[in-house]
This record gives sequence, structure tokens and C-alpha cells, in this order.
Amino acid sequence: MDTTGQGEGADGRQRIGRIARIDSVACHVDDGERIFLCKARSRLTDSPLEGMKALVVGDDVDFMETGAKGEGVIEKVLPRRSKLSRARPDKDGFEQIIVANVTRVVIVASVACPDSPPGLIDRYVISAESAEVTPMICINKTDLAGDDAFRPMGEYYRGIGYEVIYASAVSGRGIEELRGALSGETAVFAGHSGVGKSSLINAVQPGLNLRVMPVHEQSGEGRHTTTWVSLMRLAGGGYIVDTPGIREFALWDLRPQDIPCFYKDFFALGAKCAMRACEHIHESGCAVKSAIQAGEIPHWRYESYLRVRESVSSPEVYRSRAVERAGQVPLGKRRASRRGQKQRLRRQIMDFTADGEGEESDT
Ligand SMILES: Nc1nc2c(ncn2[C@@H]2O[C@H](COP(=O)(O)OP(=O)(O)OP(=O)(O)O)[C@@H](O)[C@H]2O)c(=O)[nH]1
Ligand SMILES: [Mg+2]
Ligand SMILES: [Zn+2]
Repeated sequence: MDTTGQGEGADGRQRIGRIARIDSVACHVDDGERIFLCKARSRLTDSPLEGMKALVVGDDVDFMETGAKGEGVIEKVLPRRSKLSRARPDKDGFEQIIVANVTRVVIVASVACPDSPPGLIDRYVISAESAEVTPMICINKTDLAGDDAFRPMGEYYRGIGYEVIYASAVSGRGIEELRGALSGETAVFAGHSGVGKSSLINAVQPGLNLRVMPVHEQSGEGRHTTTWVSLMRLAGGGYIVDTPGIREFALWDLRPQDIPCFYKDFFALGAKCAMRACEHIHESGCAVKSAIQAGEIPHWRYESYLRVRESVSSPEVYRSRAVERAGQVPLGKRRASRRGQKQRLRRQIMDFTADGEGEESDT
């Protein structure tokens, strides 16, 4: 983004707005009535932390209107009330804030074309809850399968306390429910490419005309149609945020020992495990493993736990901003170590699951 706004707008009007989109030319700032195209003071964008963006969609900002053409200069970012982050997938692995000041994360999964692995839902749940934002699970494309294909998973999440909506942007199922749940909230839609995030937003708020594209016929994967994070006002009050489908949602700032408390079902049972601080992996007398064997916790849920836990054990996962640069393990070693970890994980799953089935892919 151009940051040459210095000195402009000495006699402009001071306003408050929310960043609705950031592109290479300007920040689009919504003041509640219209969109201003703003530059930012360079002191705001010269971040001392390499790779960190100083401004993100959802930020509330003070800005100065400059001239009559709906242009301005951002002067100040107001304190963030929340932020949804991931570890950047590129080599430096710093925090990437996807959006700020949201009150809801709508995790969009799809019944088919593409299938959504439960591990991905759990990663978004964890990142929302660790940011103290309420997650909601929206199972989309329900027109493509019978209810028994997706209800067991949906009802399991409901049973442990999450809000779940069965939806279809095509048949209209769940859209009214979604609209009601989002009224007055600032809700970000997140999930893999092609699951129907933009289609659902178009259905919730007709007239937005967000671009949607068919998934690849052969692979069933999405085409990464949405390329910007964009925030839009809802007619019934509140905001809705569309995001590009993310291929790999790596958790940021979490350690393996943090993970059990985000699995509510495991956490509740943890007090009955024989070992204090049981990790529910190798320990005997583990109440979680007994519950899985008794069919009270589904296998997919435990597999997701093992994968998510393993994914934050890797030395390439960043947990705070300053510490890791110096102590980082070279890329080659990290890859070798991840291969070993994956093999160990696969063995754990094979040992544990009755039918020996273990997905290979990352979630
Ligand atoms: N059958 C069916 N198709 C759907 C539904 N929702 C979306 N689609 C289709 O799925 C394809 C992908 O939808 P998008 O809305 O572009 O998906 P997206 O999640 O926004 O994808 P990205 O922008 O790439 O992240 C399009 O062809 C949509 O028409 C649904 O409920 N049922
Ligand atoms: Mg989209
Ligand atoms: Zn245990």
C-alpha cells in the first residue's frame, strides 16, 4: 500500500471508520455511511516486527478526510478488541492477523466437493477460542448428501456445546437461521477454498454479488476465487467478513500442552484420568481413551486431537514474536523432524483405531 500520506489533510475533517479492505493502492475505510480510500501515515506501516502488518481488515481507525473525493489518511489504529491469527505459512512463520475486532468466527465446512476434514474445524475452533471469539460451525452443501452423511458429526459438535447450522446456499436451508445468528455481530467466514463461504454470504445478504466459481471437476477442490479479506455491512446490523480459502491453517502461539483444554469433551473427562496432566496419548488409566473405546467420543475427534497437538510441537511453529528468529532450526532439519513426527503420529493412530484407518493428509 502507498504510504505517502504525510503532510496531507492539515485542514481536513477528522473521522472514525473501520477498515473494510486493503489492496495495493489504498485502505478502504467505512465510516458507517460511505467508503473512503485512505493512505496511511508511514509511522503506522513501518512495523518494527518484520512481516507483521500494522493495519488489518476490521481495524477501527482515526482518519483525516482529505479533499472532497472520498479520500483520506489514516492517523491512528484504535486498540484491537480481538484478532483471528494464524502462523504464516511462508518461511518466516510469523503471526498473520487475518481480521481484527470480530465477535464470531463462522467455520464453513462442506459436506462434499470439497470434503472438509474435522481437523480443520478444530483448528479454527481453537484459534477462535484462544482469541476469545465465539466460533460457530456451518455445514454447507447439505443439498449434496442425505442428512445421515453429516448429522453425526454436526450433532457431536452440538452435544459438546457448539452452535451448528446445517446450510445450503443452493436450497436456502439454514440461511434464515444464519442471518438471525449474525445480526449485530461482526462475523468472519473461514474455511477451505470452495466450501461456499462467498455463496453463503451472498445468500445471507442479497445484492453483495461476491464472486463465486465452481470447484475443479476432477479434484473437487476450490479455485481460490476470493483473493481479498473484505468486510461488508449487514442490512440487519453488524458486519460480515469474507476471506480467501486457506490451504493450511497453522495455529499460532500455542503449545502442545495448551491443546487439551480446547477439546471440551476431553477436558471434561480429564479429571477422571489416572495421571494428573494426562496428555491422553500413552498414559494408562486414561478416561479419554476409555471413552473412545466405549464409542462415546468418535475416532475422528481423537485423530484430530493427535494431529493438531503434533502440529504445534514442531519447532517451526512460532509462539511469540521476538524469541524464535534466533533459535530457529534450519529448514532441512525441520522438514526431517516433521517427517519423523508424521510417521510416529501415523503409528499412534494405527495402533489406536480399531480399523487401522488413518488419513495421511494434513488438515
Ligand atoms: N451444491 C452446492 N453448491 C454450492 C453451495 N454453496 C456453494 N456452492 C458452489 O460451490 C462453489 C464454490 O463456492 P464459493 O462460494 O466460490 O466458495 P468459497 O468458499 O467462497 O471459495 P474461495 O473463495 O475459493 O475460498 C460454487 O460453484 C458454488 O456455486 C451449496 O450449498 N450447494
Ligand atoms: Mg470465496
Ligand atoms: Zn487421559
